[in-house]
Amino acid sequence: MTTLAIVGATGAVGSVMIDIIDARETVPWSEIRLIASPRSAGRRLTVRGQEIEVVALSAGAFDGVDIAMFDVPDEVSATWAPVAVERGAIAVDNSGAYRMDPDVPLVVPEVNADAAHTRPKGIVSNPNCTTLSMMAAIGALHRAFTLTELVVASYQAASGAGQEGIDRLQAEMSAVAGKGVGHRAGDVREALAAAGLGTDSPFPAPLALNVVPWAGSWRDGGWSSEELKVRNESRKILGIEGLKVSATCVRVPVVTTHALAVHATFDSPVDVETARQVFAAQPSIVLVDEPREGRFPTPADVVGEDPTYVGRIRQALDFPNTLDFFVCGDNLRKGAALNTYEIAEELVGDR
Ligand code: 2RA
Repeated sequence: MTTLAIVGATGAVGSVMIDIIDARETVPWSEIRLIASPRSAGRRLTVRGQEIEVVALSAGAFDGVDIAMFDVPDEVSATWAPVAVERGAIAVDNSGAYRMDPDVPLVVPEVNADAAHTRPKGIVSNPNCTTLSMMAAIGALHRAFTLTELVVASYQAASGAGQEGIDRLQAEMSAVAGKGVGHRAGDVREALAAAGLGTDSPFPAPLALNVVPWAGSWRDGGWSSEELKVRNESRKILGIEGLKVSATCVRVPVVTTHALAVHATFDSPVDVETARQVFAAQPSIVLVDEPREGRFPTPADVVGEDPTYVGRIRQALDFPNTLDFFVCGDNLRKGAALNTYEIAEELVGDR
């Protein structure tokens, strides 16, 4: 008898969690409880054919809960995950509140599932979607070759910035659709202004017909918080304290699915054929790597999919120990809801 709670059940990621639970052939849960802000309480959602009323977030909402998955803002998790633990639940948190806490494991089940079972605070963290979108691939290679350096550029979807990000991209796309854009071709700002779209955007520059080399908030040295998450979380998940990591995070006009160009260096020479075998042996990876036939992963083909897609695998010409490849992962599924749910599944035996 195991009770699962979804905290943030009515949000974008909460909805994907419900889709994932619906799609499972069997689930180990005797009860699924839906928890959200008081504003959403009373709504009725269907999970595995059963209508469930959403209850308001409160301490009492966690009574009898074994595992509580949180997809809420950092400050809400910071307050309520410990309350869930006090009430007897294990909290699996998809916010940034606990990811770098040394007493909270940061887990990607196909990389470090064991870590989920040692949790001094009763909390397990889910990584940021950008780190997660590449981690199944990096983890598999690290087991085979021993990773020493990671240089990545991300191509991040608008939905990483939530519904607000999706809405803004769609409004901008409508503003530029079918127009010769601006006096100078590509002057998107002029088209947005003409459509009455102001600068109150989750993105610091136009996203339609553009790329924006910034995601997250300002950090020392000109880094973005997103870039530092890639570095710090990769080190923690892989258990390589001194891993050299450098990331450039870029927002692109894609609705859902993050992509990353990865330049991964190992402690000995690597070859593409072995890398292919490593990827092919990992059930959560789909290899699409026939570029001469125009077959490689793109966000348009990966959205809605659970696995991580990998392609464009090359042995770096001037770096014998280095592989270059391109990876795509649905940022709302493996990047958020799916990995959180897989952690919850991993924890069932602990209850
Ligand atoms: C983003 N990774 O894409 C963030 C969301 N957690 O903005």
